[in-house]
Amino acid sequence: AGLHLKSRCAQYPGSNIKRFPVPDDKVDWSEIWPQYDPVSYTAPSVEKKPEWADPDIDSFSPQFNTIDGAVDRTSFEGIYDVKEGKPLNPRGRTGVTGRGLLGRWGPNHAADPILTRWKVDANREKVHHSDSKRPILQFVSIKRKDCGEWAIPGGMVDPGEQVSLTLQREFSEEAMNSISASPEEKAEIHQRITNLFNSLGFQVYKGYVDDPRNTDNAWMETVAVNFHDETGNSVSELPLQAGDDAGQVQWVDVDSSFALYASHAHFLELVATERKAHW
Ligand code: RP5
Ligand code: MG
Ligand code: MG
Repeated sequence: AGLHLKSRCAQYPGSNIKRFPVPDDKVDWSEIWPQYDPVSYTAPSVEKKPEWADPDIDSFSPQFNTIDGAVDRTSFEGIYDVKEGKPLNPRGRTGVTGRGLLGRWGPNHAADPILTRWKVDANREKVHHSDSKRPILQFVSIKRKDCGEWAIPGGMVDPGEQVSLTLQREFSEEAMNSISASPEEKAEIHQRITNLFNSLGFQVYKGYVDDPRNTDNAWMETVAVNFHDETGNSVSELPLQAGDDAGQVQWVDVDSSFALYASHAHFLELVATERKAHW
């Protein structure tokens, strides 16, 4: 977990930028490395100064390591260093400086809702995996439009927003876009979703995300929460429809061989372990 890998991917996403290659033994900032010559990059979408992004660092002085107005600039990883006015990635070098595609200097907070159910056969009996002999979980997965990778339908916490709200909002936007149903059915669906997200989810993970968009000065952090439909009759039959940054949405078997975006596979492994399910 310490050696972020996707944060060192050769090609910076959505650009022609090549990261300065960082070998495993030079990731840690404490390793003196005079030859380190990272590329500076801020994506055009961030330079346009959208409301979700900070201004450039020369024109404002954010309060790092604290709640800065409505923006949470604290890290789940502890106090991060700030060097020459710029926050330093707590997991170490990435080969790119600046913010890349991320809006905030320092931590960019997200929330990841992991909705699960048991995989069942035609008789509604749990399906066990032939190798592990354990029951198989399924989770709601989206195919991200930006990179085409399957992922948890997570998203950014808006300034001042409660994480519990982000979880429900992002799930609704990405996995239940504009379901065509009668007003009565819609009300019923909304009620089920609200009930589920109001139930006590299992907090799976809280911390750094090894996201390909990370840089030396900006990185993703998340709170991942699992909401599990044990009986298979609450949200299991919800109509799913992809929306916002999701191109597709479907229930996917939880299995270690399924490739997922960023460090999402790690979060699912934690869910599988907790629920004694196949991984
Ligand atoms: C990941 O990026 C998080 O785990 C979350 O799933 C996602 C949030 O970014 P967007 O989906 O808003 O791009 O690091
Ligand atoms: Mg979103
Ligand atoms: Mg998203």
